[in-house]
Amino acid sequence: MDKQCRGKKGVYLGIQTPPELAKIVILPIPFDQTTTYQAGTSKGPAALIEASRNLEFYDIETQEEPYEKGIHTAKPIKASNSAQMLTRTYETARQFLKEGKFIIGIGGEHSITPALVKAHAEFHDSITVLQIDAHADLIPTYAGNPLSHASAMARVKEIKQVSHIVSVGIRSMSAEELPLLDRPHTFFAHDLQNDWIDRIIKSLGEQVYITFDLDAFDSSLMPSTGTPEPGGLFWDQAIRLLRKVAESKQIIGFDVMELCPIKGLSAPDYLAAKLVYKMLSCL
Ligand SMILES: [Mn+2]
Repeated sequence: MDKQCRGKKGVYLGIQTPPELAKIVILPIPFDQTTTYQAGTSKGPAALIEASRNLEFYDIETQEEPYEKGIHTAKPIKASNSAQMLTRTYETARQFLKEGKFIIGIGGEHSITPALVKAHAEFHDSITVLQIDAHADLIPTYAGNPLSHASAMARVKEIKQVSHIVSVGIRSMSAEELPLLDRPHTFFAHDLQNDWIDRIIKSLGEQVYITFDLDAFDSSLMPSTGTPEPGGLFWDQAIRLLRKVAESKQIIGFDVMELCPIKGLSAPDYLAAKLVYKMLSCL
């Protein structure tokens, strides 16, 4: 593909495949309402998309050009409050899934993930959610709000087709969350050693929805997130994990949440864009 074709602003990689020809749909969800520390995740999708225009199409590991799968960037979902955003995200995702698309949601707050999981769950009897995140996000209601980003996984747990959540990279939580943790399926950041990937694979069911909160990455690599945390994953670890999951399970959907761009610092935006492209190379 000639780089001159990549002029299109506002679409992933700068190239837009018509929806009827695309297998992949990038769904921007610019939402930021319940953030507690640094606000700005509503600017995440646009920053990821802008950075993606600088990606190379060729993926060295797979020796493929994953853009050939046909990628359509949908219009960003707009809403004025959490409940409306969840409903619109759910309905939009459901429609694309009906059309047989593979959706990659890009956020935006992690509080949106339950809507994406709910839409995917309707097409399956049983799914596992692989949550890659610094935080457990299991607080039943945070500051009186059940739709808070800190409650994202509490809401996901309530979806009936979700057999369990496998949480990876957790390293910041409150004592009250401890009894809420599914311990056999929780992989704390400090435990990601030796055969950690195999142990994660064993704990997954056959059909897996992956939600990737960018704060799972070490804060040196990913400062551009609402709550950056030291002691997190590095790039090669994350890509090895995704690749292994793709090889051994059926990945039914993917989201990359919580990009909170810092003006003048483009590397984290580029990382997020490349994470999406690496995921595409795995499918
Ligand atoms: Mn999270």
